[in-house]
Amino acid sequence: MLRSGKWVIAGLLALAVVASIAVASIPAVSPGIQPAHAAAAAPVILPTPQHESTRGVTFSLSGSVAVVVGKNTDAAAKTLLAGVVKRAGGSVAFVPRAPKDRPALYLGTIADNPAIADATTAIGVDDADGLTDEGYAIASGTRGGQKILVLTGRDATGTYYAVQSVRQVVRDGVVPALEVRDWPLMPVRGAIEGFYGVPWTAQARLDQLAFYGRHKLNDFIYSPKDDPYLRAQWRDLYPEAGVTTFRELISQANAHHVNFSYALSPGNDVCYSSDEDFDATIAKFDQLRALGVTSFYIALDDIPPDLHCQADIDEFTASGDRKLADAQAHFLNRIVDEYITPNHLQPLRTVPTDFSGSASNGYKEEFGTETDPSIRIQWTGEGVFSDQISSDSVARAVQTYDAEHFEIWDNFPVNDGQRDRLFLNPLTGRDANLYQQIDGITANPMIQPYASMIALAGYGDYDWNGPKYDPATTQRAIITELAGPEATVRTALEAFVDLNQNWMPYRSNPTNAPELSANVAEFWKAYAAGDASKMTPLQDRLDLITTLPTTLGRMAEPGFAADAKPWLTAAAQWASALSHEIDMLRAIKEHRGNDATNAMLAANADRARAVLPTVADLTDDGKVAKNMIVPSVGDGVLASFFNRAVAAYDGWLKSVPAYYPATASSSMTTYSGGASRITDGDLDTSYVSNQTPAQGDAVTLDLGSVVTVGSVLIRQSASDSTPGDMIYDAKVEYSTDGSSWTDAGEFDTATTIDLSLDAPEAARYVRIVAAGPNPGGQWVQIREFQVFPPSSGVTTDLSGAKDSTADLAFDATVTTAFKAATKPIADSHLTRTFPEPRQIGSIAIVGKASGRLQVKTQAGWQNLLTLDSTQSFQEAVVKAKQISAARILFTPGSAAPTVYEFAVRPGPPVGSNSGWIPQLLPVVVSVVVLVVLGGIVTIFYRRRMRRRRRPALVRGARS
Ligand code: LTM
Repeated sequence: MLRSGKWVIAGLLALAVVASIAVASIPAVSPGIQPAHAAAAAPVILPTPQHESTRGVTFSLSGSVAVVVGKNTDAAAKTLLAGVVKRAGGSVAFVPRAPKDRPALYLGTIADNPAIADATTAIGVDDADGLTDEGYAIASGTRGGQKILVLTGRDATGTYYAVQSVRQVVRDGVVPALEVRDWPLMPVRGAIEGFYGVPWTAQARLDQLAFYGRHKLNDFIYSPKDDPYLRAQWRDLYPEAGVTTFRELISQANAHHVNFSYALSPGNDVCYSSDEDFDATIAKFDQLRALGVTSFYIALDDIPPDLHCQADIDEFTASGDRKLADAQAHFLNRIVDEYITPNHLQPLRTVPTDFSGSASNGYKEEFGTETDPSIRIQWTGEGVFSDQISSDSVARAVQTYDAEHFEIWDNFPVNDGQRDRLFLNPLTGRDANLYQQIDGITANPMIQPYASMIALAGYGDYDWNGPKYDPATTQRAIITELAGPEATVRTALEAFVDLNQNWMPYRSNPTNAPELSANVAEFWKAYAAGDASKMTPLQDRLDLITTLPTTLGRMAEPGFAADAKPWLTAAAQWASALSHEIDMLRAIKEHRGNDATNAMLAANADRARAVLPTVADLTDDGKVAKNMIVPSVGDGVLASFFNRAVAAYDGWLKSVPAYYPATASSSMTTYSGGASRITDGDLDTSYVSNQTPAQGDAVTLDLGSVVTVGSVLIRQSASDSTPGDMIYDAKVEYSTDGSSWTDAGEFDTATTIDLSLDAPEAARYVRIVAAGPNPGGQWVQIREFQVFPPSSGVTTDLSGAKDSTADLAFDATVTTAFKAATKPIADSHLTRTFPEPRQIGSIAIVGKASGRLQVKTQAGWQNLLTLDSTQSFQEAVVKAKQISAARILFTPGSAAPTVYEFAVRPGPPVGSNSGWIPQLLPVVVSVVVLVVLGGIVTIFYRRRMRRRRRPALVRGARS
């Protein structure tokens, strides 16, 4: 019996161990991120039709479908319909008359074939010819016992759009009962490739035009600022290769019912009154006209507001800015009179030099009244970028420019001024009834054509039917279209789109990654409350973001993933960094110093990868170069989580930095990054002004109280090696009261200001001041601004690797490090000497180093700890009093050390080498509990056995 009791205990113990291991390894309950649109959506036509109902009959597209067409029925519509039917499982037979014995589909205008007109009348769509241009009707019914479906356009484009609408509603091979009467509210709906930066490829433009057809966008203006033949060399004709590309482009535009406009930008050096320049313009237009272009545009934006030749100065005598407007009007009118009108081309289009704002001025008045009224004038809203465009503002602008035909050049989602960003937020902020005042809108897209499709889908829907435009519906639909049928891909794309919602800095009230933000807010609340279950939604989202580069590789539109690749990769790296930080946060709560540090360093490494430049850009000589720009993703939410978690680690580590703590402020307005980034000890974050500094503008540190200042270190511009945004003519000053200042030094074009005062000075405030204007109106970027006591006391004989100095080991943040460039030799050390001997509670070393951690007392150097280079976090109590210095004496010949932080702390150790205790704690507790339980069971069992045995003994005694 004793033996079986042992088995019971052993079994229970084994169970306990297994159970505790299982408990430790069961992932937290994860609700997962639910696909928002897992269920198949009801058929919706976008853009929303003017009128639609479910009147009619269903119509099957399987088997052989007889399609009645006319000789002139639009070829693109026929091809598109054939594709729709094929995908539905059938095949089309185009016929001139309907067969009597089976259903028939009618396709074309009522003028294409009388049979189409008859069918249209027969099913009660008798005023199909009342549709406006590009309008169409879809109707179905029964005639002579046979089902008929009519897709009729007001014109060829309308016919094509009828098929585009039907394409969206076919389900299981059947067109549902449906009646639509539809037409666009704006006649001009499209895009202007009008940005600076790498122009779209020929293939991307072909794909755009097909996309425009699908979204009922009908206009494409060719005007990439960095096509040299448009601006710099506008007088030169395109070489043969360029001509071929245009030929393909124009034929693709025609095939998708898109008007192709060619926009020349001669304004940088044109002589408006010169016959030679007029002839050069016409020669260029003629080269394009020979390829089939019938719509021309003169872009006068972004040019100096001057006349470039004496002939113009003599000829155009109006005063002030009217002079330029007069000269331009002369040039434009001459093109209309001598080229557009005689050649029966479409009306000339233009964007003036002063192209935004509705308030009147001499230029706008003159431009408006002097240009031929047939000219289409483009305008960007109240600003170059217009967060809102109201009908009041448009009404004023129409009057100001005295325009009969007014179009909006909408600078959304263009990112040429923010090339690190993708703008994936939906189009919002345009009054629903703008169609009443303007001919239309052309959107200026991003340098990334496929990523621009999200915003462009918004223009497709808004331009067609502004009053029924719903940004959320359009956004859902375009995400589904680009993602394709796989729900996982759609959910991943939604998560990525969420990370790119802030149209910054153009929107006054931006939204930052709303879904991620909600998870982050919930996480911090739960973390504070110790509620693990509420932390999992953020972890789930981060897991999803980590998979983006692979998951989005399966999108229906592969161009999107290719465009977004740098941002997808960076998002995944940020997400991985944040996941490590979550591990770190858990570990510091449980005093697991090694785990916390390893997780923090893993997070650092991921984040370092995420901030590498991976986006291509143009070099000064117009060539495309890889890896020029750091992609920015997460609308600041990923970065701010990262920083908050770092602050939590740094706060836990409690390192006292060698420089004084301080609060920064700036007299300039901020473009990005608050002033706190100046003092966060992180060279990868910075404050950027959004203005060039005026003389006297300053960035100031408040040290909290008057201290003794020995030196000042200021890191300006994006890097130490290249002057960029910074104060060029700089003065450093200090003050005890913030009002009377003393000069400490002047610096000309210094990215790094490393200033040692001649003698220690008392100061509470230190500032960098602009002593003069910046060249080229450069803004100001400051990465770090640190004020040190007379001696930081940091010394080492080891030289630092690139951008790494010994001070970085004492800056109270684990995001920076002293990385030695070489292996230690005999007596190599990293030492901090204190201004005066002090009491120290403990020292922690974060990093990889081999050697001895020592402190110096009056008795000399004393060993505290032998550092193990396989550990990232080691700490020791300092028992000795009156410490004058602390150092690592490195092991000669060991690997070049990296010290993230040499944390000198007033307080005790925070958790080194205690990592195993919390991990094993559940096992230990379980074992103890089960030993006790086992004991109770054993005692209970023995007693029972004893009770059973007793009668037997009695029986035995009797026998
Ligand atoms: O907006 C206009 C009319 N012109 C230029 C565009 O070429 C440029 O893409 C945008 C956005 O940076 N700003 C302009 O001023």
